Amino acid sequence: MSLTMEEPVATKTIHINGKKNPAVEDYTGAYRFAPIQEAEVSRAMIKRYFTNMMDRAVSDVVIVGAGSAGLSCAYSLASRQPDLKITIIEANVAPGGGAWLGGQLMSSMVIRKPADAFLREIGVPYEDEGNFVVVKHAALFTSTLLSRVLAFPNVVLFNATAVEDLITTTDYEGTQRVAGVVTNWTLVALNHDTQSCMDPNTITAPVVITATGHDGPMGAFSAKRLVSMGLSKELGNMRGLDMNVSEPAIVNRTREVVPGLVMAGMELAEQDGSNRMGPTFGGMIGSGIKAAHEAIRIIQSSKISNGKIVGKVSA
Ligand code: 48N
Repeated sequence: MSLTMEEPVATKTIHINGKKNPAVEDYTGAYRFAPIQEAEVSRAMIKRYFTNMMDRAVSDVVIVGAGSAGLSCAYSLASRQPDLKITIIEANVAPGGGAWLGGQLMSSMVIRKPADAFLREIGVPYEDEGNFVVVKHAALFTSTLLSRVLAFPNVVLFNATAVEDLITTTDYEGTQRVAGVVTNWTLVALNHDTQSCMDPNTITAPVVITATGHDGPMGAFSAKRLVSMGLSKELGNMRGLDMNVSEPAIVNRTREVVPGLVMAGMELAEQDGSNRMGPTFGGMIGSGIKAAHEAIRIIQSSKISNGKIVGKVSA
């Protein structure tokens, strides 16, 4: 098979604001970029990042954890409620959680029907195997979902940012309610014992969706925090693998575990002590979508002022 190099792109002069610009797209050795000052790069990043932080200090929904459950929730919410300010907090630099590979580091991702409908909604091709479908590489699912979520104008992702605590308040009914999250840059959160106190930041929101995955250094974060703050008795601890029991249980039990906090994905298995499903991801998709429905229910049934629930909408 003879490899023919593509003809080099002819030298293209770029016009910016109508003026001929020294930028030249040329692959014969004369490629030139438009000139830039270092400060322009810094200011372009700083302005946007801190404008987002100012704007999202009060959000409508905070999603903790950008794994398959959290991202499915974000997509479902953002596509149905374009007016909601949705803020995703992800501890890792790389969002996506455990959905970059299938099981035991193998590439393909199995998704049981009816969760394949979501693949068609976001445009991920798959092979149909009857009761389930197979995406040729898990990264195809996760990268497509991530790109769709980040393309929504009402979604802001703060990755490399950890939720270190939950904001709690006593609401208008005298009930303990989750009212937002406490955050720090993850590298700071991981180094509290190497420095004197490095205080966190806060994001207020009437609904927090927590999808922080299996128990681990940061995982099952809210489930463990609810126990340590006395808002839930004990951690249920995930049970053994049983695909046919686990996936419907997690989807159907996705719920508001305490007022203001909806729990989804494998974190819920830790909370409830339900079975795990292993390398099949339909339950995460369904749980994320159910969590989005829960968030919409809470918001539509509440009077909200400055990110706080101050009353009920009369039926
Ligand atoms: O992918 P995960 O870990 O969690 P889920 O629930 O979205 O998906 C779970 C799924 O990948 C499985 O485990 C599969 C189905 N296997 C099941 C089985 O039986 O083994 O995503 C959680 C995300 C991660 O990206 C974490 O970095 C992030 O949450 N995270 C946090 N982000 C911010 N603050 C925190 N405190 C925090 N803790 C975890």
